[in-house]
Parts: sequence; C-alpha cells; structure tokens
Amino acid sequence: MKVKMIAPLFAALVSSAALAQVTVGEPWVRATVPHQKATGAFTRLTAATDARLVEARSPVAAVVEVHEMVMEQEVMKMRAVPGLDLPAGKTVELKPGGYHVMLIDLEEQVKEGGTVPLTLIVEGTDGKRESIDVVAPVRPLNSARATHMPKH
Ligand SMILES: [Cu+2]
Repeated sequence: MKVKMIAPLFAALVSSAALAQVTVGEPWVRATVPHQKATGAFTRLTAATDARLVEARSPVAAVVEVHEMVMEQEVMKMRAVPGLDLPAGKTVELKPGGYHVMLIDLEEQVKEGGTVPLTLIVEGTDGKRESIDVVAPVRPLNSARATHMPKH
C-alpha cells in the first residue's frame, strides 16, 4: 500500500481530506434566496491517482447530484451525470457554468456567511470508495458568473 502525502493548499478547509487521494480545493456553495429549492456547490478536485467522483451528499439537501452543463439547441442546460472523471494529477474544476454539485430540495435557505457540510465520494480504478468531508463556505448569489439559476 502506498501512502502519498499531498501538501494541502487550503489547510483549514481540507484538513479532513489531507489523507485522501483526492485533494479538495476551495469549496463553496452559492447562497440562495428564501424558498429557492436548489443551489450549486463548487470546488477544485485533484486526484493523486485516477479516480472518479461518483456521489455527493449534504445534510442540507434531500437530493444531491453531480451535474454537467450542456448546450442543447443553443440553450445551456444542466443534467445529472453518473460520475465525473478525475484523471491523476489534473485539477478538475467545478464552477458556475460547468460541472457542479447540485443541492436539491434544500431544507432551508443557504445564507451568505454560513457553511455547508459536503461529503464527496470518490472511487479509484480499483473500485475502492472513499468519502471526503469538507465544509464549504457560502458565497453571495452573484459570486462569479451567475449563469445558472436552477429550476428543478
Ligand atoms: Cu445543476
């Protein structure tokens, strides 16, 4: 068994992920307005060895999915994907307008200044799964490009 330490870029946020084969950089969740039922979570994932993000969970949402954005008849739409490949050594960015973790059926408003716990489940090529817990700060609605107001 080989154990490889990766220097964490965001020590405070990834402390629980430091032993994982996937480094989670700068996670954040977009704030919601009252009664908004869904929002996105974003981060940068870097795998030490080939892996795949296969599942995500959060106590704030009844349903959590990994989404991609696709162009359909000149309209950007998002749809769930069964997983997201994380090639070894390559940083995969989950960002507004691209891949994201979708938090659906929110229990309550996600407010700026708060935090959202997220669990990311990654699977190695050997089929071994590992869960990574992170605490993502909530950023304002208009953070980055507000390209997608989810409608589920
Ligand atoms: Cu989405």
